Amino acid sequence: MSDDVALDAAGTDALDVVRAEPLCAETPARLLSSSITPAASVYVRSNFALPLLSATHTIDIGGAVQSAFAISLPELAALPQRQVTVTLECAGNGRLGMDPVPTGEPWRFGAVSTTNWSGVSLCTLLERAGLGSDVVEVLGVGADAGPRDDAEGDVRFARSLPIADAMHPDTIVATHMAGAPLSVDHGAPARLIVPGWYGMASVKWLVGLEALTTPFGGYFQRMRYVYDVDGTIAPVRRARVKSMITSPTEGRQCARAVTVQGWAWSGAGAIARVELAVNDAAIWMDAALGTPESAYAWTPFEAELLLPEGATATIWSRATDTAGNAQPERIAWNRLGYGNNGVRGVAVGVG
Ligand SMILES: Nc1nc2c(c(=O)[nH]1)N[C@H]1C(S)=C(S)[C@@H](COP(=O)(O)O)O[C@H]1N2
Ligand SMILES: [Mo]
Repeated sequence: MSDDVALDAAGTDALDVVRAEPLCAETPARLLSSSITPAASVYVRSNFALPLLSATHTIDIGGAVQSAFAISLPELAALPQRQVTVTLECAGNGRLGMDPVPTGEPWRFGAVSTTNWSGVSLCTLLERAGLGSDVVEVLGVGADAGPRDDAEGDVRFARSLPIADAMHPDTIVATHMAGAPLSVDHGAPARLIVPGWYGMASVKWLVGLEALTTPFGGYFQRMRYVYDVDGTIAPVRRARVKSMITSPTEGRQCARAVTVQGWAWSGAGAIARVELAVNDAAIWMDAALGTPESAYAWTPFEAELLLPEGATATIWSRATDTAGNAQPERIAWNRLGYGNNGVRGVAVGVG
């Protein structure tokens, strides 16, 4: 594929569809090199049929609060606006790279995008409601629900956040993406955006916010978005440190002297280091880091490599964040296939 495909791709080329109904679709590999993902190509992950909410939609804020209230879209628009540029990644991104491939949506490596979201800080709404001193979590409730094989009746999409994350000013109730009102696929008319967390925390089609005094135990908190390693369960939360080579792309024919570029990100902090290696990965060398679009957006890296002689070569990248987390060679296999941040190689032709 040529390198100069228009970056404003629209229509059928804009996304690689993994499942049509409900839509689950990746950012195409050729568009992953863009620091801000073109809006039409921001990956989409929906668990159920799309709920269509009206312009008179309101969000209920209640639970363990002093004064519960409902807020309309015009009222949200009248509050101070906050915008965040965020790299959002689905926890299932890279599932196809696991061996054996776990059940779940067969994501390759494009269930990650970077874009700008704007709306109202969640803490603004929670402060207005007045949280009880015993509140430990805030639940975001979506309008979507449906049957699941391993649950009785319809299950609704709902996810809780620890209070500290809910009160962070950059956790927002977003009404806009890339400067335009949210599309239905991305959660219109309002959704949560939780920077640093895997995508499941960013509840779309928000209908309610509930202050909880005990941890939430709903289906999408306890039955999904958990690392199940031989029956030992841990919640999926912040995005694991990861890197992705965007140039050269897989299968590309390269000269021996090649410029390697890509992105690294982590939900635990900034990127401290990206290293590259070739073939058997016996020697790792540091790539130069650029400046990310925001503290929550992926960090660019670049290095010049001299590939060894031979018909093909595999180029590897490995990121380390400022909290000291580094990508493992391979993750502990988990039943639902989340958090695959194992070091990945890009195979190219040489000469
Ligand atoms: N209500 C609701 N919110 C949701 C989901 C969903 O199915 N229903 N999917 C979650 C998951 S798993 C991800 S990765 C992100 C994807 O957001 P996007 O489709 O805007 O990229 O939304 C999250 N919020
Ligand atoms: Mo996801």
